[in-house]
Formats: sequence, structure tokens, C-alpha cells
Amino acid sequence: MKSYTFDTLLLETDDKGIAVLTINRPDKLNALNNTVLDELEQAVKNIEKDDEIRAVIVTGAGEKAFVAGADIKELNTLNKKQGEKQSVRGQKVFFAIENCSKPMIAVVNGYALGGGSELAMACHIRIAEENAVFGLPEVGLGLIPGYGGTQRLPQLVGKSRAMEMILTGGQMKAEEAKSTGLAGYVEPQGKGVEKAKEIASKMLKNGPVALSRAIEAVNSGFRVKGFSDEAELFGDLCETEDFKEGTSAFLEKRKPNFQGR
Ligand code: CO8
Repeated sequence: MKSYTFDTLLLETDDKGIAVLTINRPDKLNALNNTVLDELEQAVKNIEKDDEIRAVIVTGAGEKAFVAGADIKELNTLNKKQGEKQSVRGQKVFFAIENCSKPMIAVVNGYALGGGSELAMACHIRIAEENAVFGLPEVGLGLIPGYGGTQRLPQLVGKSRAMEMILTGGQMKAEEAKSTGLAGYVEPQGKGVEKAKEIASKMLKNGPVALSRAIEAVNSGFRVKGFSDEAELFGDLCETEDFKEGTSAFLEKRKPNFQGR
């Protein structure tokens, strides 16, 4: 078993070349702070360079969450310019995952909210454990999804269902995620990685160059222009009172009182 050392991630590779990349901040439900984003970017670079790694499973530490979103504590103080920059930053890390030349499989083992759903959607396929909860709750914080969710969710579940999910900030449990195509499989809790390894093993019987070109070709058909608009709109929202109210309400553990300003 080969492993790399990070503060907020675990990256371990088995003897078949299947790596498990675990977001490891369980006390904060694996929320994506800047350290996690930096380390994810570095991890993908390691994955690309390391010939022993042939496929990657992305999952969350603990029994409650895959990733509960971007770290709301870090979002709360962003201004327009910083908000747009932060959105572009996360989008860039998730593009690196989406365009990784090796198969990336998300095992969603609990809450995948906001940036967590966006991370899962950037992976090539998704397996939901029975306790998986997908959602883009950003509007409840006075925000919009800013790590690609407004672009990738409609691609995966269709515009109408995506619009409903984004505008209500509603959640989708494992079985519904499977029926909409957001997840390929539903597995018992604790069994997602096993299923992911089974699927990865089937992929790895094929030529690695063909796999990388297939990923590139499929992604090529889904290149959309909306990501920069998403980042700009996210930045705009950071200037609103509703954003301050929404994020402060979460941190103060109370309901927001939006004024529409
Ligand atoms: N950010 C920061 N801390 C978090 C987050 C988060 N997203 N989610 C959970 N935590 C922390 C909690 O504050 C708590 O910390 P503490 O123990 O110090 O109080 C700890 O994790 C455990 O969480 P809870 O006590 O809340 O656990 P519950 O089981 O009661 O609730 C929930 C679980 C329902 C998942 C709840 O934690 C929750 O609602 N979390 C926030 C979900 C959310 O709104 N996610 C979206 C965030 S916004 C986002 O992702 C935007 C992405 C795009 C960004 C673009 C550019 C910046």
C-alpha cells in the first residue's frame, strides 16, 4: 500500500493501482476549506504523475458526510472580487478532477451538500451509499452554487430537475439520485468503496491510453460557457445583505431573515 501525506486528505493506493482519496476533516463534516482545495489540487497532480495509480475513488472520512460543502466560515467574509476569485479557484480544482486522465469515482457516503455535491459531480461516475444526501443548499445562504453545480447538475439530471433542486435548495436521497442518473448505484453503508473497486477493476482491464482519451472525448461534448458566469454571479452575491445574513445565520445556528437586498 503506497500513500501520500496531507493534512486534510488521505491518498492510499492498493496493489491493483486503485487509489482511495479521502477528504479527512470529519469534525467539520469534511467541509472544503482552502487547505482542502490546495491539497486536492496537489493530490490530482500526484495522481497524474504516479504511474502506479490507475484509477481513483473519492470519498469522505467518517460515517456522516461525503463533504458538507464549502467551509461557510471562510465564505462569510468574502467581498465581490474575492468571491468570484474563490469560485474560479474551486472550479479550477474541480476541472482538474473532471479532466483527470484516470477514472475518478465518487463514493458518496453521507451528506454531499453544496461544494460536496459539486465535487461528486466533477468525478466521472458516482456511487451513493444508502445514507447519501445530495443537495445544493446555497440559495438558503443567499448564494448560488459556485464550484460548477449550476453547470454540471443540469448535464446530469436535466435542466428542469436541476432548476428545481437549485431554486428550492432541496435534497435528493440515494434512491432518487439513482433514478435521476445522478448516481449509478446505491450500496449499503460502508460498501461503496468495494463497489467502486469492482467497477474500477472492469475499467482497468482496458487500455489506459484509451481510457484517458475516452474521458477527454466525453468531456469534450460537455464543455459549456456558463462557468465564468457562475463565478461572476457568485461574486455579485457576496456584496448583498442576504449573503451576509444567510452565512451568518448558519454560523450562529439560527434561521436566516432575508430582506431581498
Ligand atoms: N462549512 C463549515 N462548517 C461546517 C459545514 C460547512 N459547510 N458543514 C458542517 N460544518 C460544521 C458545523 O459547523 C459543525 O461544527 P461545530 O461542531 O464546530 O459547530 C460540524 O461541522 C458538525 O455539523 P453540524 O453540527 O451542523 O451537524 P448536523 O448533523 O447537525 O447537520 C448538516 C449536518 C445538515 C450537513 C449541517 O452541518 C449543514 O447544514 N451544513 C451546511 C451545509 C451547507 O449549507 N453546505 C453548503 C455550503 S456553501 C457551498 O458549498 C458553496 C460552494 C460554492 C463556493 C463557491 C466559491 C466560494
